[in-house]
Amino acid sequence: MLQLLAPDGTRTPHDELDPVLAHLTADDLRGYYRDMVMIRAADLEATSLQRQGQLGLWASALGQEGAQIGAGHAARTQDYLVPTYREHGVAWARGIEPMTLLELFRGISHCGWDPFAIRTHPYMIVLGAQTPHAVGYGMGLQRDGVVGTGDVDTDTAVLALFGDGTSSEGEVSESFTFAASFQAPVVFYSQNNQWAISVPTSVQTRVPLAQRSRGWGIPSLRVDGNDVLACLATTRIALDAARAGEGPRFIEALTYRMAAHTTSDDPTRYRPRAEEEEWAAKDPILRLRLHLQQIDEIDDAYIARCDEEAHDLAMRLHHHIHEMPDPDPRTLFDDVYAEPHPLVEEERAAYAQYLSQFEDDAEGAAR
Ligand SMILES: Cc1ncc(C[n+]2csc(CCOP(=O)(O)OP(=O)(O)O)c2C)c(N)n1
Ligand SMILES: [Mg+2]
Repeated sequence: MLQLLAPDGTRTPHDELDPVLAHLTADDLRGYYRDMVMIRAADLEATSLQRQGQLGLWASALGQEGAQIGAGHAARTQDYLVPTYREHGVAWARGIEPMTLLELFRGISHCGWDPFAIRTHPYMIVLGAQTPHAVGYGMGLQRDGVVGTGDVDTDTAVLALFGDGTSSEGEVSESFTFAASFQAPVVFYSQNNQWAISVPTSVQTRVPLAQRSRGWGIPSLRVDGNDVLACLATTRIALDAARAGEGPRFIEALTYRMAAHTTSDDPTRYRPRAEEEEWAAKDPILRLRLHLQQIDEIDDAYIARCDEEAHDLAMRLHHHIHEMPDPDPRTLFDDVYAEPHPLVEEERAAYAQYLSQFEDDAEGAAR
């Protein structure tokens, strides 16, 4: 497993990865620390807001900030990112406001950003469905002539994100096949957060996840997903290779889902407390802070400022969400097809009828 920052913050030199990070300034490193603190605060607030009935659901990325901020910042502006539903750190690195994510989980938007402008696909809840899209997009880039030309401003790659459990979906195997056959410029990036709801990765795969792509001839590696610097460096190298026309790559970022699967889940039913404590000691935010303290590049004032900014962000989310409309459940049917469809209309009418049973209750409650 590639690692640059040990859990206690110690930095290990690495011949291949260090040159990729050589241009980073102390400001950059502090920026990654701030990014992780900010997105964690937004995440915790979103969980509270779901508990207060303001969101339908929330999928927390707690513990995965290093894997996500590292990979997100590794991409160039022109690269196309294809996320899952738990990619809040990646979204942050792409400049997507956390409020936009909350709108999605409140059910009042389907995406909230312009995928063309931000070069980031909408969140995907159907496991693995985004990976063939990612490969198809990469094959399109090849046909557009923006792969392997040597022009750093236009050569483009795709970063396809998915979880450990999702790696067992047929679509991921099919995506590996197409990506390898056509040498598509795709970096597959799997955050192995140890769990697919209640199924541990040890059941999901009998070999290290990183090995899975090798049967397809897709080079792979395992990186410490709680080490933001190693994630940044390895993803940057893989994206550079993809952009240069060297074909796909696969990265397994070994991390941990510190929270429940979603707000609908109770992990105390299936995972041991000791495991959670073991991973808490490997926290990606703590690790970068310890490193910056060791090299004397962060002071208490900076840490306090980040905490204040994070608190302000959480408060903004809290206040804004109360100003938002409630979703109309009947809009569920609006975007199933681009054109009206008789079966969908039938379902919409049946659902409206069902909802009408409760109208008297609502009026009663209002009185
Ligand atoms: C095709 C499909 N099957 C099942 C589900 C239900 N489901 C949602 S998340 C999840 C587990 C995914 O685990 P993993 O890929 O490891 O990602 P993580 O949630 O851990 O980030 C399942 C089974 C789904 N969304 N889509
Ligand atoms: Mg998982």
